[in-house]
Amino acid sequence: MKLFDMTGAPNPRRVRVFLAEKGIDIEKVQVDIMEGENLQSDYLSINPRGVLPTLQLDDGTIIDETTAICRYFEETTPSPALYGQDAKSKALIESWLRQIESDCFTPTADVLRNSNSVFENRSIPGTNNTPQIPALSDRGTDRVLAFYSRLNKHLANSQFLVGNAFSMADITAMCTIDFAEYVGIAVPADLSNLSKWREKVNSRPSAQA
Ligand SMILES: N[C@@H](CCC(=O)N[C@@H](CS)C(=O)NCC(=O)O)C(=O)O
Repeated sequence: MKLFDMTGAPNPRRVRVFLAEKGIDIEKVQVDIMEGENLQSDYLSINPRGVLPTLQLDDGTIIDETTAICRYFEETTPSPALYGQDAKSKALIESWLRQIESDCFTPTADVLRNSNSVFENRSIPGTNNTPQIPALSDRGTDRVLAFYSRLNKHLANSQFLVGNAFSMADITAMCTIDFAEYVGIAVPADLSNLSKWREKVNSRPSAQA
């Protein structure tokens, strides 16, 4: 089994943190997105969409999409549970995953990919050849700040995103907000619940994976 990975890219990091929390060690193959290795024939023969992460099982099956890869490992290694323990926590984790991806990850990627010349004609990940739209960058920053504010309010009454158990929702929010900070969208100083939660999740050994 192999994970096609890139250190420094946020979605592959979600998988690495998830695996570290589960104590799973698998072979990792680096594919450099900044150098366009994901768009070359070697990698496209594995994942024709040209995106990372991708998991290749020993029988050759290819699984892409971060959440699908992590769900595979949740089934093969159920403990510790990272997608919830019961109907309520499973549903709430799913809800947060969708909110983080649509309201924080996508707008963060919009900021980076529509403002940086490295992504000229690559404003959508993978093989799309899509030109940049600079206005999406400004809109992206506003959307991320609105999400920060919403999450800060939620964390006033919750140790982790869903109750008292660390989950895939925390992994996804941590990797996404660290990505947003790298892109230049800092967490405002007055959002203290969010800052405390970030310190807590980033101090887990898995955060370094
Ligand atoms: N929804 C996908 C998104 C995958 C994705 O966009 N990954 C980025 C890296 S974080 C990528 O492969 N970018 C390729 C590119 O920029 O061309 C997932 O969660 O796996």
